[in-house]
Amino acid sequence: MKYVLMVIAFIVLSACNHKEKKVNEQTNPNIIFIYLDDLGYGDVSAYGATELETPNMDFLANNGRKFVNGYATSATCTPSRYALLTGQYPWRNRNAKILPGTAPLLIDTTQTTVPKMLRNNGYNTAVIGKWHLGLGTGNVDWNSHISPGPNEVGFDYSFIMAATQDRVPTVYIKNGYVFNHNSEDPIEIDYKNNFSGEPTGENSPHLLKMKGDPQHNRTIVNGVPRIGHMKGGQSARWIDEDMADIFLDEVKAYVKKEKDQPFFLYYGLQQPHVPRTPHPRFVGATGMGPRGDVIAEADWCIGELIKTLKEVGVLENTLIFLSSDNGPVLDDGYEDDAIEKLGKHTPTGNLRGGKYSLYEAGTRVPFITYWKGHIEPGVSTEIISQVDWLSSLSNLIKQPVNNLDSENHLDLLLGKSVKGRSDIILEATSRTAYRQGDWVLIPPYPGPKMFLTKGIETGNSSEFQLYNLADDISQQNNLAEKMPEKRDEMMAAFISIVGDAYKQTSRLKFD
Ligand code: NG6
Ligand code: CA
Repeated sequence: MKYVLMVIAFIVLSACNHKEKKVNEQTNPNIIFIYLDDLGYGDVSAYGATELETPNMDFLANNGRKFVNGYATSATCTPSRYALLTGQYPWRNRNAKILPGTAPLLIDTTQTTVPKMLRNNGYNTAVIGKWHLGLGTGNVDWNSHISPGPNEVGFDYSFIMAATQDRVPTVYIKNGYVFNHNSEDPIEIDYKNNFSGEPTGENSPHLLKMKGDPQHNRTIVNGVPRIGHMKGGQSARWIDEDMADIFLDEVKAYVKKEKDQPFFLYYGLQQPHVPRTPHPRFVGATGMGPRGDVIAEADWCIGELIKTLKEVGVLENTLIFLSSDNGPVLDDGYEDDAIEKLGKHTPTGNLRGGKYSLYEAGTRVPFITYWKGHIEPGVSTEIISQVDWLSSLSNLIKQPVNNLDSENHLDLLLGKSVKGRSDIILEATSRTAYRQGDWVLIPPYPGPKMFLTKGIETGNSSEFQLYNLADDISQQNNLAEKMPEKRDEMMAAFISIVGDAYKQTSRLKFD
């Protein structure tokens, strides 16, 4: 009898324990940001692409919440990533522009960041993939400890590329040290001058397997000419075709290692940014040339991550965000058939503009949340921005932060039918525009209307532009002259938020 009672007590106790663990699990899920580079609104089949298949991104979209009015803060990388991690609009920081590989760390080490906030609340945190937020304090010595960097703004673990795939240094950096570094072959970097005797795309075109434009024609690494000059570090130089697998292996190992505690993983995939270098397994996967093939490769990597989460038993306990840092571009400096082999595919969907543009395709991107068993599948038309992830997550872990720009939209992100943002500032190459409800106001800006080589409209005009997205999603019908009251009302609301940041870049005169 005594024995039976003991067994019953044991069963009851373990059931309670189990329950307690469940409650805990529900309040503190693992969090993963899957963040692609230059993936367009129309590049995902769940968002309407018909010429390209992205089954794993579709799985997240169709079994989670698919946002069709979800935004990156900016139409380029560095500012969007800055906002993603700090919850602050990038136009508040004058240095938040596309950074060279030698730029100092853009985030102040005293600033609130998503990883810091989560780490302070019991999470283990990691960034694997593209960084592009600067490193060090200027004049980085690539041959010793590189700091401050991701590990000083909240990440316990970092395995990154410093800037972009088309910029030197073309090496991975693990926790502040160049990976596979050899002290007998020190690394030197110079964005202005070449090192004597070093081959560049310009002086040694016979060494190239891909041609670059004059900006992408400096040091040749792995047959690809880059932006900037690099000397040394031969053993550390990456092989572009292996990059997806290298980052994915890191991601898998991290998930397996940290599966028993809450973790935050920022997985910054390098695709489909230039140079587009699919692994041979994916060459020809889409018939669309390297740009399509690297999207297929990225989608496969996402599938492998989902599989790993399942395998180690944490898929039900992991909140996944998927998005892109800015809109799509075809020709971004290399000859890779992106235009020639595009066929009927439309990377922008039916949106106007693209990467670098103030029109919708610059910043409106695929935007998905997935949490098995917690988010009811569905589509949301509410306005939401990546800048809101910080406040929303602070509410998820019940440690709300005060933040000017980052709004708490936790319920919306978790699939409830609640209102999103009422308005949002959109940014493209230091210019800003304003969306309020269905209305978009693009104030006048100097400069060309078109990036000629890219075939992308900038959004610049000597006139005000006012569009109503409810019946004009492609921004074809400028209502600014017909509706001066609406235009002025929008302009006043816009200036009340952006103020001086707009005045500095505007073509209008302010007293
Ligand atoms: C631009 C590069 C472009 C790309 C971009 C950064 C030139 C002419 N163009 O300056 O190729 O590297 O910077 O892209 O140099 S982003 O997605 O990281 O913002
Ligand atoms: Ca980008």
